[in-house]
Amino acid sequence: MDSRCKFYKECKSTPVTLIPHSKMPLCKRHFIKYIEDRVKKAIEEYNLIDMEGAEGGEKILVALSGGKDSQTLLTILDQIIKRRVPIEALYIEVGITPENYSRDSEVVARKLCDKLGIPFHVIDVKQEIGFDIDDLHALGARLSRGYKGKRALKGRFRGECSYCGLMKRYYLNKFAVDNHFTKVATGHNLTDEATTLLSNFFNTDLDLMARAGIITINNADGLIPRIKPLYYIYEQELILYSYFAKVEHLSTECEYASDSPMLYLKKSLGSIEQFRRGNMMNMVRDYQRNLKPILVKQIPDEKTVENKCIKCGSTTYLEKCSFCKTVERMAPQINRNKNERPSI
Ligand code: Q46
Ligand code: ZN
Ligand code: ZN
Repeated sequence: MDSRCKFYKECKSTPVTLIPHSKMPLCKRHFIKYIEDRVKKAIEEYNLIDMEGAEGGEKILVALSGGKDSQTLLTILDQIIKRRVPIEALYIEVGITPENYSRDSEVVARKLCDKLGIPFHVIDVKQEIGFDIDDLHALGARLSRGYKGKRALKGRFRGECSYCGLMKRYYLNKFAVDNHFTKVATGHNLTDEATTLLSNFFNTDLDLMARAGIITINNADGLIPRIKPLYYIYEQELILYSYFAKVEHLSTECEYASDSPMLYLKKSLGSIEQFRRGNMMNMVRDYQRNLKPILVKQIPDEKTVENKCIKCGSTTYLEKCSFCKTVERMAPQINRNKNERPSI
């Protein structure tokens, strides 16, 4: 590593790290500044948050999970925005008890909000719908036994993460609508985005590819735009930022994450990065700047968004939203006697 920080000529400090895509050596203070500058640049370039209030009254809801990404996101946003735009945080309690995952996550998330003076809200999924991710996990295990092995589950039980993601997306949007937020900010980073892009490419899911990106805007009433201010920051950089800037977060992994096929894709991208420096950055940046506009133009959005779900009233493409349909399908199975053979 170079013996001197290269942030600007005058800095004589010893570098602590190399930036992954450029290999620029930086000292601790300038590494923190460089990451914050890149987040600020992304916010300005894509107009993620109107900080001057020209369009009138932005109000940002941050999806806070207690993990390094969202805790870092909230810390950096607080630093960049400096009270010019109101920020609040929502923690969604999805009920994961192994390793006290959910309980500890909420504690660190709440602590950060207290420290920054940011309003902290909680939605408890079990209180809302009567079951949570632990219950779904137990159902998955029963189905696995009932159908003699996981292979038979294909298409019947979609995996904990799929239900967890659906719940989080649903309640984030609902809370944002009910409380008049203008944007929902999530902690997705460059490594997540490159992995999702690769997965969608392998599945040739052009529809999903067209809808991804740093900002998701849907012109329908009742669907709040989602923004990803950490879109151009590698996961590795977020780990370092949270360490150097002392961002408290939960480092325990969710027990249900272990089987996700996305982890294999992420590892593969990490290996490619070793011999193609900046591969993920180039992939995601070129997608956002060049490929996404083409896909958006070529793939007409056939879905109409004027419908309101007949059950919950949220905006949906269908008669009933996918969240309500999922709850209706899963709830009876979860409540059924545990010895009975499941039948979804
Ligand atoms: S919490 Fe939920 Fe994650 Fe656990 S069940 Fe999967 S999605 S891994 S970020
Ligand atoms: Zn420096
Ligand atoms: Zn609904």
